[in-house]
Amino acid sequence: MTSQFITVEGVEGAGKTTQLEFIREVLEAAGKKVLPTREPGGAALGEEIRALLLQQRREGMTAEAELLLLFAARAEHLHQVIRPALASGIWVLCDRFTEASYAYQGGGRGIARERIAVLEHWVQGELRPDLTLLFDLPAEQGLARAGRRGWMDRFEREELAFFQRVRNAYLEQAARHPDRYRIVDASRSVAAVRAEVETILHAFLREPV
Ligand code: Z5A
Repeated sequence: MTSQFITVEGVEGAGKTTQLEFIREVLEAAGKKVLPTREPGGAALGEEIRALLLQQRREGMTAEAELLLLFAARAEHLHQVIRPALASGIWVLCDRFTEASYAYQGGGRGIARERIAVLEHWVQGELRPDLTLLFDLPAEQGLARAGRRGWMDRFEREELAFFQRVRNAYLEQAARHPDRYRIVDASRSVAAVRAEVETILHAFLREPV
């Protein structure tokens, strides 16, 4: 099997980060070399853009500026990290990718999906994730989990309705791409979510989508 590009997505507090290390372990146990990375970020300039995007003091940023910064960071990430890794046989495991732009900037902020698609084609060409794990749960539950951390970035200060739109947009994206999306019920315990993730990964390793 050639190297694969796997992304994890979900609303705030869905448990992606909690499961990421486990996903890596499963893939490595199957003999794959794995590069974990994240968006926004993953490359030096991308991490600087991430800091700009998450700062609370950037409250007035327009949705368009936010989207363009995300794709600027993504262009760097693809060029510096993702494409070279895939070309050298390394599997890339990315905490959020373009699906998050459709969900947050599309669903959350109301930017038309056609505009996002233009940037997606420009920046990525034909490259899409081979597998996307969507950790799905009601936005209220995700926010309650994330709220226990005690600090909030610029996105986390949005109201509940924003995260409900984000969740719906993710589910719409999953319906558009059932071939590569796998929806995980993230409302359950860490152990139950982990068991489902393991089943999905073993099926993927046997027969990539
Ligand atoms: N963003 C965007 O708008 N557009 C884009 O294109 C991209 C990103 C790429 C990056 O934030 C922000 O950028 C993100 C969207 C935006 N903002 N938001 N919101 P990030 O990557 O730093 O943050 P995040 O992705 O939202 O991470 P998160 O809040 O840490 O969520 P998570 O990784 O899914 O959850 P977690 O850290 O694994 O778990 C959260 C808490 O819940 C933690 O205390 C866990 O111990 C607990 N937890 C986890 N799983 C469970 C279960 N199953 N039961 C109970 N408790 C659990």
